[in-house]
Amino acid sequence: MITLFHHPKTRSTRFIFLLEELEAPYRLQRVTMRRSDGGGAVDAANPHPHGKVPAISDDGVVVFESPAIALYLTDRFPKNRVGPTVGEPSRGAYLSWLCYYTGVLEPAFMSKFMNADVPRGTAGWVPVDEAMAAVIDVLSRGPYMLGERFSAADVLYGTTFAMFGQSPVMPKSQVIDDYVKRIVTRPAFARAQALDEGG
Ligand SMILES: N[C@@H](CCC(=O)N[C@@H](CS)C(=O)NCC(=O)O)C(=O)O
Repeated sequence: MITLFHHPKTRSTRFIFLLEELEAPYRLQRVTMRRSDGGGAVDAANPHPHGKVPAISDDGVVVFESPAIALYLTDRFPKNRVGPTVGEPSRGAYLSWLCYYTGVLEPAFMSKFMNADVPRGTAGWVPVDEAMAAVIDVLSRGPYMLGERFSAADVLYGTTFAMFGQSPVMPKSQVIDDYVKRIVTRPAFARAQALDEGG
């Protein structure tokens, strides 16, 4: 049984969405976390090394960091084909876009948010407009990050774009708006929203 260490309206909410897509057996364990206003506290029950969410435990096997959790869960629960498994041709794109999410896209957004230049040749990421151009290019051929097939990569990208759609750090794009609609109208997304506060 999977335990998802969860705090409502955070990066762990999207893993309720993924677990619902997978139809995996899971329970939510609500934990406290430090907040950006200085309040909150790390929860001793949370196995993430920095007390962040999400983290999961699979009967004692701990996994933390969003791409690792996404990959672990789609490998562990392959029935609904939410992630290409080893040997499938789209596995390479799947791994690449999962890692790109935390290695490039999130730092790109954060650099823009902090008004910080991205030093070319030094930083491992690129300015947000360049990162978003790459993502938009993929999604223009879409409809999903892996082409015709919905995957856990879309859980990460779709929920991020849904959340930052109105933010000035996010370039405006009809391709992204249409993509977000495709993701947030999935029944599993609605179930996750309903379960978010309950954990
Ligand atoms: N790199 C982590 C980021 C997780 C993260 O920063 N989560 C936030 C909530 S959205 C958090 O737990 N913040 C509390 C803290 O930083 O202590 C991932 O992608 O899983």
